[in-house]
Amino acid sequence: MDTASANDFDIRDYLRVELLPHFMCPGCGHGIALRALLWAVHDLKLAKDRLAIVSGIGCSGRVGAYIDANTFHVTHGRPLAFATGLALARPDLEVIVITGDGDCLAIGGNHLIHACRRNLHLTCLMFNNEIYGMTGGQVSPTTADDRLTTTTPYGNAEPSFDACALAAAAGASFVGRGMTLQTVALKNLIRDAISHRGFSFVEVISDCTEIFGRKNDLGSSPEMILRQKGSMKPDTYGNVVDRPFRPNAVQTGVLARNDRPEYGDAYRAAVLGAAGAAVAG
Ligand SMILES: Cc1ncc(C[n+]2csc(CCOP(=O)(O)OP(=O)(O)O)c2C)c(N)n1
Ligand code: SF4
Ligand SMILES: [Mg+2]
Repeated sequence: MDTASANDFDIRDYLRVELLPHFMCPGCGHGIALRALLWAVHDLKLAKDRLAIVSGIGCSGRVGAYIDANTFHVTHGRPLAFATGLALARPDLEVIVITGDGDCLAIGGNHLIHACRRNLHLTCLMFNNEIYGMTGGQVSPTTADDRLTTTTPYGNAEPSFDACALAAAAGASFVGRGMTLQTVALKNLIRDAISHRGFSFVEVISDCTEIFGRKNDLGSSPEMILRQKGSMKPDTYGNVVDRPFRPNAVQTGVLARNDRPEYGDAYRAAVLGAAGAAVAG
């Protein structure tokens, strides 16, 4: 347990407390994911004025509005597009995207693969609850086989995406997966993702207790979160969990990492080079 940093972290220092109570259902995993993010921000001693949160539409995107920093709640599927413009125009900001599995992989899937390829310095946190929570529980690109949703009343027949494998294949220079079950490990993963220079993608295994949990008879919210124990392998931080549940959640921790050139630096160097050539010419 990270007691030193836990002891001096008070989440209320990072929230717009005047907006409370929040909208989330009891037991929703997104609240734990939000806590892990703000704890990582605290560990990194990031000034609120330097922090920009861009979020899409969904229960996941909605949590961004509670953060006491520069926040942008933008159109569905487009937070990476907005964040790209912001990070390029304001490299002094630390830009973090909060998105859902539907927001990021369905309507926003094209933006994701190009953000991975481009490698602009951004951190993308995808809260994966396997469903479109906000709109009443439709199937998403990460819904596991046979799961019941409002649009798959007989069980999901589509194979799901492994979002981390997709991000790594598209060129993301930092890829990781964490669970709301393991808040400290998740906080450390998010901290490392923010610190990485380039495009970082983190899948956060979260739970929609109210819709996904009820529809699939997954029990109470504590029972549901315990089901996240899904890996036969130790994660890259050395934690071992023991029973498969979600097919894609087989490994947590840092899954891919490299130090290839960051897009903003390369772009500014190209502009300066062209300006220098014009003066010399
Ligand atoms: C252009 C557009 N299409 C559809 C919607 C409706 N819509 C709002 S949120 C959402 C899905 C949210 O699912 P996800 O991103 O997984 O977030 P969650 O609520 O599960 O956290 C959809 C389809 C919209 N707001 N805008
Ligand atoms: S509908 Fe699901 S994802 Fe949305 S707040 Fe409720 S539990 Fe969370
Ligand atoms: Mg979702």
